Amino acid sequence: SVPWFPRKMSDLDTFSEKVLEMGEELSSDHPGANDPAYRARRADITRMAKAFRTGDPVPRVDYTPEENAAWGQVYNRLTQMYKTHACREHQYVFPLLEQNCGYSDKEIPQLETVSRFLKDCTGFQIRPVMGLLTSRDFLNAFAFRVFHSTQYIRHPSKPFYTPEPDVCHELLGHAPLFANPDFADFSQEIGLASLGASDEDVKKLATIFWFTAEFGVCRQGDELKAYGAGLLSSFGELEYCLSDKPEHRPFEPEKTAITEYPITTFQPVYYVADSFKDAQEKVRDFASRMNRPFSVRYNALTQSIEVL
Ligand code: H2B
Ligand code: FE
Repeated sequence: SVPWFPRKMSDLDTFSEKVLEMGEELSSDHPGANDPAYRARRADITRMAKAFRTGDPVPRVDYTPEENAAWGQVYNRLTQMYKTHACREHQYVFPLLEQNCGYSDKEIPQLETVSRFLKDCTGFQIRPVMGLLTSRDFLNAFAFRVFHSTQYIRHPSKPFYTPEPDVCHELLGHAPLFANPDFADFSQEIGLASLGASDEDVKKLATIFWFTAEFGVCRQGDELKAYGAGLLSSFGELEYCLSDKPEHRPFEPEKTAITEYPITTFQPVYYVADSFKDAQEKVRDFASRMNRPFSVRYNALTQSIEVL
């Protein structure tokens, strides 16, 4: 039988209840685990995400001076490296985020502002989320051009480390690329492929997502550049991923989809895409060979999925 999948935008509301740990509970090795004020702050922010429903503006969070300072440190350190290490699409969009969304080292931009900007660029929008979603839910949302984003920030005692996605990872790593039409198409392609897919195929698509949107490297001219959000939000791995220490292999969905990867250390292997368009075509081709007894299409006018 076919696993349930969202058919209309408002079906995504059901995801807000079913988040995998991390949202409110912090594991014992989390830098904020023994800081009651940090935990209370996280609970406030995740409570708002939990209450979010389709059509609502993303609730405003008034970040504290300490939170903004942590953001500023991350921002300054990473933006210095983008000129040499980030792909040209990220470099193109970044100044637009500074001009239109208040990106700066002074304060954390509001998700609502960024969501409106993305909507103008590519139709992508941001929904706040309490923490990690299952791969299936997280990927399914991309079929609707919806990106689930956390809204809290890492613990200020360790501005250059976070064991989980936070607002720095989302806004510096992911958001810029969703403003690019080809990357938006690529992401939606993975999302559409994941709707009603078997657990085995969702796992493969999640692995493809990992090696592209999270840790993807691309060839631009005769250079390698980073486009994955996990790279663009970690200055250590951003340097390392383009060096000759790791292995670089061409992006091939069939092989990429079954590659094992570590989640707590730098990646030993990166897959190199020729372009977002090329990656999208390859994913579409891969998806067409997946074992699913129907195909799907997104109707942007009704914001719903048509099953064919
Ligand atoms: N959930 C959230 N909220 N953010 C993510 O970046 C994320 C997720 N990544 N769930 C997913 C899992 C990803 O690593 C893949 C698709 O499993
Ligand atoms: Fe991410």
